[in-house]
Amino acid sequence: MKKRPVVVVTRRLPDVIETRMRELFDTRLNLEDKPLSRQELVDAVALADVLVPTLTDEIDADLLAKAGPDLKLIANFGNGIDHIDVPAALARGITVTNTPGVLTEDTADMAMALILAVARRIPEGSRIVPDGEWAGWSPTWMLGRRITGKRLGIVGMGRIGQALARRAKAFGLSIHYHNRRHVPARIEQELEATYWESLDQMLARMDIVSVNCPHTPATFHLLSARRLKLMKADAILVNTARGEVIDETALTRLIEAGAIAGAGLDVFEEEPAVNPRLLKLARQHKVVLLPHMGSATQEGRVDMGEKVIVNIKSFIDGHKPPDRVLLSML
Ligand code: 8YV
Repeated sequence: MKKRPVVVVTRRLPDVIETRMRELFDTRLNLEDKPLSRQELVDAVALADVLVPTLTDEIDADLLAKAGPDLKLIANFGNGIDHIDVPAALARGITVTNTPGVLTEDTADMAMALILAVARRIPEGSRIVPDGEWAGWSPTWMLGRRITGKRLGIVGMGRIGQALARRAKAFGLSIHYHNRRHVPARIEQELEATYWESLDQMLARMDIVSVNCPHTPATFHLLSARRLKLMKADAILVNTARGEVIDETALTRLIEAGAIAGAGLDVFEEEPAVNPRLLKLARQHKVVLLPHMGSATQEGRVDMGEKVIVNIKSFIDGHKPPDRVLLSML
């Protein structure tokens, strides 16, 4: 690859990152902060040596077929790579990288915040005061649910799942998890975590369930209607991973029917479009909905940008970039 490759960045990034990228590479920025149209993406892959997309760009096989011969690296700004057809990219000899690690703590904070927000009715309370509906304190008013002593089931015990487990343990929750395999014994001991090989059995026993696995073909609707029905009627479900992991229509129906107590969702199947019935449940304070802001901290975005730069530089220097996505990870 050329020493000063054409790097096409599809969205605005923090100033400090854009400046650094302009110094290092022949960087082409999208100066409007909105996703590129399909035609603009086609033009981008035709021009680029390196493409820096985000989760709002659909990098599918059709698009990759229109890439120019120079496109050799897709350095994703983000951890999740479900918007990229990785097998198609690798088959064309295009390396794919992501930004793991640097958004772990922020996303785990948001999962914990959603647990507290739903259990302790924080958004509802914070609306009542400014809306002038606070008539005075009452012993039986605005009662939430205690989280201390409850069981948290984590679906997907990777970096973010473990970071959430550490927080939840400090809040007095007992930690349970379902994962393709056990985490190392040292971590299981530190977290006093119980491994459930059967997701079905775990779901039936948990007070709170948090989704922390990536969206892959194997995890699409992992929390299917059948599995969601196994959850306790007083349980809470939290998702800071990807909307597609949960059958959102089934979840909505079960909350409407009182078969699941509530949910805290930062991600949606068709985001930014959200099922109107979920919006109604939010107005009834049965769910807390956030606009995919799990990793949205100023520091995190700079860290992600730095990771993207490290991956590009490593690739230019002829190395295998540190955050290469491999088929075995999908
Ligand atoms: C990022 C995310 O904001 O990294 C991820 O997988 O879902 C988000 O937190 C996004 O990917 C930026 O492209």
